[in-house]
Amino acid sequence: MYYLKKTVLSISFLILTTSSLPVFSHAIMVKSQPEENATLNSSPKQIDVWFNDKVGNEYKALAVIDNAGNRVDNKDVQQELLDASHIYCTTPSLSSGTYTIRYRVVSIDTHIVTGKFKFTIKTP
Ligand SMILES: [Cu+2]
Repeated sequence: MYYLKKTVLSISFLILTTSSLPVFSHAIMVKSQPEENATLNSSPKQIDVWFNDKVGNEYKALAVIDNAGNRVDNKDVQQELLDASHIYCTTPSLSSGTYTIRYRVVSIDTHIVTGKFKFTIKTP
């Protein structure tokens, strides 16, 4: 009886621990270029965002918004062919000021992930 109890306990422990492991992962941003809250001396040419896992090619979006709320990137978001965790877009030459980068991707677990962060270009 004691052994049976022990076995049942270990089995339920196994079920509990394995079921809490995510089968599909939910993407989170892990790196960007420019970095979050970075102050740059000049305009970036490209905005790069990396996630902890590959993301879907559909629904991806990346935008750069200026202080007045205008979208200023080249609207050319792409996903890197050999690294599906990386999306990027290009920007024209931006003047000094603070900009917001907004991103949206779909995770492998089908969840939509959105986020935003800022960077600043110094006054020369
Ligand atoms: Cu998720």
